[in-house]
Amino acid sequence: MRNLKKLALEIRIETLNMLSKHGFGHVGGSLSIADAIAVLYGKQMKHDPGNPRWDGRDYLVLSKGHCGPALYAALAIEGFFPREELLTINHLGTRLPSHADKNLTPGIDMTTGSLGQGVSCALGMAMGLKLQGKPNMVYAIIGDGEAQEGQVWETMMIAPNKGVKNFIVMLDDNKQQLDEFTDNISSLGDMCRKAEDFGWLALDVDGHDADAIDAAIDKCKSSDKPGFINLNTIKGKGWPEKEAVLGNHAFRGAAFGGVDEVIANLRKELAAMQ
Ligand SMILES: Cc1ncc(C[n+]2csc(CCOP(=O)(O)OP(=O)(O)O)c2C)c(N)n1
Ligand SMILES: [Mg+2]
Repeated sequence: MRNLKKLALEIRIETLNMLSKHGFGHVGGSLSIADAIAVLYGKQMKHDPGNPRWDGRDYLVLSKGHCGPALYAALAIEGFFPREELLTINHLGTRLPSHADKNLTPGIDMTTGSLGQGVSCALGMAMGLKLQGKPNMVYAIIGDGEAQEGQVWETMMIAPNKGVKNFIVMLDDNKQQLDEFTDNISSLGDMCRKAEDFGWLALDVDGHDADAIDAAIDKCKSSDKPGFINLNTIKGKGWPEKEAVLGNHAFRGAAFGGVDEVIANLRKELAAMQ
């Protein structure tokens, strides 16, 4: 069985490496989903790196599309494209734009970036697969700031009514949005209670505990309801000085100061796991 903690560390290392070498990118929210992405690609999702559009695959819609880098890291580690290609992020002509794009990147299932829209598309995908009697799962990852979008609430209401038990939404509850704490902008309250009330199976887990995320997904899969998993996370997780502080959303130039030491420490941690 894959070591999911190791995979999450690798995702963090590759994410920090590509973004710092490029000199710009969404660091905070990419780091907070590394563990969830590791569980999806390291264990839960059926996928074939040699055939990204394989019709037996499970689908992931990264609705918080600005965190594409964490997903690109996982896709490269899995072998969808060469790892060296990660260093082309956001370059002219790259297959890796800062926000996820299904027409450019092998392994990306939906183009996202306009917050709220991805999860809506994911629901449509789940409904389509259900209508065709197919067993594929559809996963969506949304942000807590994103959950302020009205479109998210249409999905929250409709999914249980459509009986899409092949649908799991994970909320990256990192408690921060672009430049503020979410509670200081428009608090979401108890998202699990709300989801449950609409008819979801709702679970609250430590979003940095791969085993807990994995167990929650298993529970959702064996339920007749769509699954909602609130991932309790820390924005910037893995870069200690940047964790849960304002200004950790996107970094440019000098904001990456000290990143080499952070990457070196993560590499040491990884080596200690081998
Ligand atoms: C519809 C829309 N409005 C605004 C933005 C600009 N934007 C990009 S990221 C972001 C903050 C999102 O916060 P959250 O969903 O909590 O993401 P995370 O904390 O994971 O970075 C905003 C406002 C956008 N991409 N789409
Ligand atoms: Mg957030």
